[in-house]
Amino acid sequence: MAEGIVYVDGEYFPADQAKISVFDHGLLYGDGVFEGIRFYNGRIFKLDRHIDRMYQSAQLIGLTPPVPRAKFREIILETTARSGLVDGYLRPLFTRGMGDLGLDPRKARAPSVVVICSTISLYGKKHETGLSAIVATLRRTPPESLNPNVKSLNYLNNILAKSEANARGADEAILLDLHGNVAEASADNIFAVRGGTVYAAPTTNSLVGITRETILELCDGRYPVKVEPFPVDFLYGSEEVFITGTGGEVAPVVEIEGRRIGDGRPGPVTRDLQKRYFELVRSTGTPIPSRGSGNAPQAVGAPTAT
Ligand code: PXG
Repeated sequence: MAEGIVYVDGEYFPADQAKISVFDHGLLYGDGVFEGIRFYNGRIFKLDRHIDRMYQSAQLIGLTPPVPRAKFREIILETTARSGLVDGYLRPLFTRGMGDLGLDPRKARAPSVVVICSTISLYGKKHETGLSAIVATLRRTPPESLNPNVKSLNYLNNILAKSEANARGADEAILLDLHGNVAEASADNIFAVRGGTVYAAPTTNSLVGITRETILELCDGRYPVKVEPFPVDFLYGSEEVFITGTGGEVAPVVEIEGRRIGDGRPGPVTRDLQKRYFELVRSTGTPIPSRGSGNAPQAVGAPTAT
């Protein structure tokens, strides 16, 4: 677990020594936002797009980011460089910060910035063989209750759906919206393939995923795309189903609620998109500055703890 480097409010720590206060409203109330970013082969994939979404999340919950965008970007690059990792995962957070008990955000004195640089492994070999999924009993929190584009520190809706999948021996959970249409998986967007057309679930009830956007770009000119609401039965009758997310990447779903999808193996469209996605993430993105090369950004914040 303790691999990597963590930046906390101006200081860098080895992963197992990074700490925040128990009075941080991010912990007490889930009051804060985060991003999940991957880097491959020394390059951070769609870094600026992730930073934009993080600032949008913060804006949506009325949290003034504790650092300006350019500085935040520098911190992310510096944390990644210090980790020495070339393949890994970044988890930046803005929390409401430390404050007295009581959920009123005004009790928190100043927001905190954390950037975790470590590794993440989600589906492993299942990328090749495909995942099984259940349809969660719980519905996705409706947009009337919380804008799905707030990537907030409260993921209980998603976690409970994932726990249901665990309890029922499946790899993933599919969440429906209140109308019975497919919203998303626990931390991934959902696609279906029928007759060569790629169907993307709309983002009315789900996060506008950056991997989803990338897949839509990769479909361009190759596969017709339709973005329209569909119920879970539509997935049962599709030739292929796959899910996309920064953590989960592009993962085939070959069984839903005990029903085989297509021939029960990852299909050709999924495999093609998966292959081209991995080629893209390994060959594009913001290069991680090498430490001591003279190109590295200036060390930021207080003296380091390393
Ligand atoms: N929906 C939800 C609810 C998510 O949390 C996605 C869709 C896919 O979005 P991106 O932009 O990543 O394609 C997410 C992303 C983790 C982890 O720690 C979670 C996500 C991303 C990376 C890691 O399990 N969620």
